[in-house]
Amino acid sequence: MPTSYELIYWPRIPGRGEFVRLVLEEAAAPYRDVGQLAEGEGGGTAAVMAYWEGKHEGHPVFAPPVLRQDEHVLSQTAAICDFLGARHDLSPRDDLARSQALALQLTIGDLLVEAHDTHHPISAWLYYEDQREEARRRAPHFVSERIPRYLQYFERVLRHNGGEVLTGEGLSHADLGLFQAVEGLAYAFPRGFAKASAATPGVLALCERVRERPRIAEFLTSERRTPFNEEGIFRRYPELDAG
Ligand SMILES: N[C@@H](CCC(=O)N[C@@H](CS)C(=O)NCC(=O)O)C(=O)O
Repeated sequence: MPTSYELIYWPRIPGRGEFVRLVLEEAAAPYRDVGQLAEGEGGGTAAVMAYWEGKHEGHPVFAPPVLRQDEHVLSQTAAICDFLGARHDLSPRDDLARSQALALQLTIGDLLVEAHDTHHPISAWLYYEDQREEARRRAPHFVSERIPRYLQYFERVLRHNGGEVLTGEGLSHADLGLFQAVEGLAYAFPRGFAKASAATPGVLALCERVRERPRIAEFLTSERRTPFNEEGIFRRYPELDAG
């Protein structure tokens, strides 16, 4: 019998790891959150770093998050969500709809890159303080053009599928991913998000339905939830929240 999953992701930042966590939590799948464990228990930054440096056993990965089950190793957030979704009834069964859910998760991944670029437009390896000027030029376009464009796209997808879920007939990992992306936008860009989301009531309603699902509601108030902060993808820098 396979052992429980291991999620390998950097401690203390929600980042892309939280997208995988939400799927595991909604699936009620047992998992060991390796980055959150103490180093003495084989966890923490050192354990995650071993994957990043390619020192782990099994299939090589480029970057966390990583999902492991015994000797099976998988990276890339969207691929992990698709894999878990198919296993735990959080992907549509129909082939086309399953691929659409994956495509939506990849689109969310695109949004994450752009959100990260607002505070790190030059390099992820430099401090924010070293690229503040460029960030002040980069962020307004994201806030005024890209947040509305992404939200309106998801609104259209939702409407096209009947208004309840993004694709297929039941909740999928794509709906969970949209919830986390919307939470991040609302945290990092409260002004810009409020303005843009006024035109996307369907997306807001979907996110509320996700928040109220019993397993998600329990997770969100648990210690397993990693709050947004100024070290992750979605950072609240008020000077960047101007469209
Ligand atoms: N496309 C990848 C991106 C992975 C990624 O950028 N991971 C970040 C943390 S959120 C990281 O650890 N990057 C280190 C690196 O790129 O070397 C995914 O969606 O999983």
